[in-house]
Amino acid sequence: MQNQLDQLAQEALSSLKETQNSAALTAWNQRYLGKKGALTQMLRSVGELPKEERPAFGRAANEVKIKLEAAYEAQEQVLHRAEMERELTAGGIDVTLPGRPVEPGHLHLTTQTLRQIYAIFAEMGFQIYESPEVETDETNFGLLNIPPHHPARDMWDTFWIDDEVLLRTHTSPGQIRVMREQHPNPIRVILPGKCYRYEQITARSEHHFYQVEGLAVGHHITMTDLIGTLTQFARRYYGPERQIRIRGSYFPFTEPSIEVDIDCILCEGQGCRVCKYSGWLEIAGAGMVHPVVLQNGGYDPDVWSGYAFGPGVERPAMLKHHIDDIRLFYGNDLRFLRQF
Ligand code: FA5
Repeated sequence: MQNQLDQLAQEALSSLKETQNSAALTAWNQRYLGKKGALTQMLRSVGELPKEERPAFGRAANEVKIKLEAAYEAQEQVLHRAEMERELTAGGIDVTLPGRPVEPGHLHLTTQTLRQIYAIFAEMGFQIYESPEVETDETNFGLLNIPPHHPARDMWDTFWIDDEVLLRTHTSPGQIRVMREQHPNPIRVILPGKCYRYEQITARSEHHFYQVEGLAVGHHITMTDLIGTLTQFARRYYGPERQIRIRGSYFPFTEPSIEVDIDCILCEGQGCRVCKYSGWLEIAGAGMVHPVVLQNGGYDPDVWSGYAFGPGVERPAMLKHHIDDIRLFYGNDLRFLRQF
């Protein structure tokens, strides 16, 4: 049996050298290493040997198998190289032809919008501060003056990781983080980032979207500063002709709270379907930082005051570019994305 094995190995190696193309190589592989190949058959017949000879023969046969497989791969390389050379000399491949062009991508509309917003606020002296998307019940709600069982929690229902950890519903928890980090210095930051909400997806609402929180804390900061800053932002982003309207509102973490509207950019305030015939479009919730929130951030509300605001990102972009469905942003349809 051992002799037969040696003979088989010799014969296989010398016939391998004679294979001149890939068809012959495949046939060789089948003849020796394939399911019904000579070596496979020999390995199967190991059971016919006396028990004491089986281990040594099995080992030897496996060594031959490894050797033949390596020789096969080496021959495959030799043939491949020869084939390339043949094609090159026959003029089949023109290596001077330019490659196929790779289509360059571009920034997503959300990223473009974020960068425009950063640029506007940077010119007004705001720094960008990043805060985590995975938050705690305490920072997303509690420290923002929204205790457990407060009805305002319903507006900001989210995805929970466990009883304490959640995906943030707004960028407002970043207010607490910046204040605790910057205390006792004045603050002027924007906090951009992704937010999550457990809510019905519609043409205007996604379960994840971006916001850009703004926060200024200092001495003698007033509502006038807030309105001036947001007016400046609205005119820089939507156009210098925009009119601003301020309405009273409610957020647990600001007091007083406001909603900021611009005159409808589609109908110029005349009234249309998009502005629900009111002539106005809401662009941000805002207000003066609530004394409890200032305190939770480490600032004495008798000495410090501040304002905060929190516009979305997709909805402003929808207004500006006349997009009528927010689901297009993350639907991965290139026909939509390529337009911007
Ligand atoms: C807030 O989230 C407050 N944190 C904003 C705030 C910050 C007020 C600081 C006062 C001071 P609101 O839930 O209204 O508020 O969301 C703010 C903006 O986020 C909305 O105007 C909208 O542009 C965007 N937004 C909210 N929910 C969604 C949603 N499901 N899909 C897309 N955009 C959304």
